[in-house]
Amino acid sequence: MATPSLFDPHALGPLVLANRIVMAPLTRNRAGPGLVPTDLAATYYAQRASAGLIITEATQVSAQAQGYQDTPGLYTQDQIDGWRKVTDAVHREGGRIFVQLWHVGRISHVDLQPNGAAPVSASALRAQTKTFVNNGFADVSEPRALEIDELPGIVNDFRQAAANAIAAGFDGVEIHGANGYLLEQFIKDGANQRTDAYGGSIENRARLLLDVTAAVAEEIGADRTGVRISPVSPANAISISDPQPQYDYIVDHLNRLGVVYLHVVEGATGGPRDVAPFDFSALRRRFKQTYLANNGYDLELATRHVAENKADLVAFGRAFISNPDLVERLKTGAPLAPLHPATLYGGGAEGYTDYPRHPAAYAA
Ligand code: 8OZ
Repeated sequence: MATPSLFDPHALGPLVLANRIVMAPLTRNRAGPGLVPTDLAATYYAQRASAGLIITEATQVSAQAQGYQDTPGLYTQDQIDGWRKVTDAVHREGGRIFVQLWHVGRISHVDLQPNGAAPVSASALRAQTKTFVNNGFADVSEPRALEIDELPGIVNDFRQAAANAIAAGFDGVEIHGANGYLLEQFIKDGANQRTDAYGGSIENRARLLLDVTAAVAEEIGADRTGVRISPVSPANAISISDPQPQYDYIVDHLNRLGVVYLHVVEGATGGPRDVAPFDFSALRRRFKQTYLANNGYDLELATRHVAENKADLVAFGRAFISNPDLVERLKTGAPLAPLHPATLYGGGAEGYTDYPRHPAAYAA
């Protein structure tokens, strides 16, 4: 068998991806009034449609699920209609697109919550981190612990948002179980001190993620449902004492549910890959379907991990912001354009839809 290449197609459930290069979810804080994606968002994603798969920026499943200014939602008809323009634009360019669904839990601020309420979490433990709100950075607010009888409502918000995703024309959804947001606040013992069926044991801490995943898979099909995890990432001030057995358990149950891909942040999100001991190769072998590797990949590492069967797909984040034609550039060896950090979060077209394609990448 030939050595697999980054530029080979890949079957993902009912889809055939044109290549193994995935545009990672990237928060850009440019939603319009009503937290509706704008026409500019449709242009931005369509410009990047040569990715084998686009995963959208994190998109909240409810008003309570928001934690940063101007992030889009998928719980109103206007939001569904706005996303429909995005999916149509990407599909016209021959691309594939999943929406990343999140609930931020405690990574929020009272000024972003309905009626100025406290954000919710597994336990009433405030994270030592900041969010972006009122056009500046502010400490996240003190959360309250969710009552056990509220959890079916959270699960239902994910289920409904997944149904909305299909109505908006998405090819599937990714459940954001990573980076210190609500589902991870239940998984990781640094944020979860519950004594009910959702806290304590490995099984209990995995329960909310698995409840949500089962509901979404039932709603739209496991073959259109992916899950993102970050077993050892300290992103958003979180910690876990037993990552390997915790995530072995989660992967075994995601296998049972038949989810189509596992998206793994290997190391500290956006930071070192070797932040803590963890055997990602073992996790990859344990998971039965498509393994999407993320964190610190460049062409060389991505090529090697795909060739060595350590990954089926590889996500690129920042490089996709400043290189809409990243796939073509990687294929032809065209240089990569640098990112302008000042235009990452918020604003309009500048630093969003005005990064040009590279002429030399199309010479052939
Ligand atoms: C950067 C800024 C705000 C949110 C994540 C969704 O870390 C995010 C995020 C990243 O997963």
